[in-house]
Amino acid sequence: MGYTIESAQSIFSNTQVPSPIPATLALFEQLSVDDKLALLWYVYTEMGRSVTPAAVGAARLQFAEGLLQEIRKLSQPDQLQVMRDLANRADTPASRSYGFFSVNTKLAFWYELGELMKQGIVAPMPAGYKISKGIQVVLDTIKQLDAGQQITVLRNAVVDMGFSSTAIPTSAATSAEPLFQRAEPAPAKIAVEGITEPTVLSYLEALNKDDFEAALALFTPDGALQPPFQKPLIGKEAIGRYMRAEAQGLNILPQQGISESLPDGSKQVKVTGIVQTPWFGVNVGMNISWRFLLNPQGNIFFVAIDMLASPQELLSLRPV
Ligand code: ECH
Repeated sequence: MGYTIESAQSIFSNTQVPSPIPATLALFEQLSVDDKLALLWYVYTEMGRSVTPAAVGAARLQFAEGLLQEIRKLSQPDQLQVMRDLANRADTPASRSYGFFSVNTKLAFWYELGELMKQGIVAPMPAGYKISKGIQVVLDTIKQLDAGQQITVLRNAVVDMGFSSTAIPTSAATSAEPLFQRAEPAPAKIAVEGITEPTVLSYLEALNKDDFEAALALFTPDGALQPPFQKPLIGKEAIGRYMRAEAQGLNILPQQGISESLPDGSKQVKVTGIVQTPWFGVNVGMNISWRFLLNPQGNIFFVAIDMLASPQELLSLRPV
């Protein structure tokens, strides 16, 4: 098969509409550190009502427990300083510990800190805090996004915090994390309008069962998976590590797709649908597309997962 990962990245490229998420995060980055924390507080307390508390199992918090205990012991000004250091990615011991957390442990850490803030145990938002002009601009931008995009902005803001001296993604550090509890059972059998490729259906079904070994078996040895807004992860080891850390408990509800055979017998397949994260369960659906390049034997050489710019894109299934 005469493809490279680079050429595979551009399959179905004309169905890709630029996502507003990177632009929103770039605006967020320009805020001062206190404005960043305040903005996250406003957005999260608005959205936070829909977090499924079951997702934040005690097991998941155990990785963050040490740091949370230390923060509890600090004075309120020092607690605020730790939060500022995290948001500033300062090189401090707390910020370094945080940098080693996996994505889900980072989210669980802030979830718990938010609960402690609500209880007044950790420095809460000062009463009568006045929203700055800068916050208002970012807040208005975030309000335009759909719920799935809003939680992606929150997630990425949290993931980017803390100090990490290595280029290795932090999720690589903790592959032995406990499983996520599914709020709702995922559909076991998948039927996607327009799609008969067994590999694609098996991939989606494997993820719904958290059966990452079965999903990995579908890839070629040099296959790649490109998560939303990230570079491709190449090879089964990297993909497996990533899936075990970040793909647990997802409910995948694909809707439709198109498939095209290429002259050399390989196929490109695009599927669109909804993905629910265990963090928000059925409360938030993310509009997602998968772009697969299958080799002539039907193995996955490349799959890109993209957040759709709008629900209209669910229906945007043009070839090329
Ligand atoms: C407080 C104030 C101070 C600062 C902060 C605060 C707390 C904030 C909190 C935020 C919590 C946010 C959460 C966000 C969760 C988002 C989850 C998302 C998941 C997306 C997953 C996708 C998966 C796609 C995939 C598929 C595949 O086929 C392959 C694998 C994979 C308020 C204290 C910070 C608490 C909980 C967006 C799209 C489909 C690529 C994984």
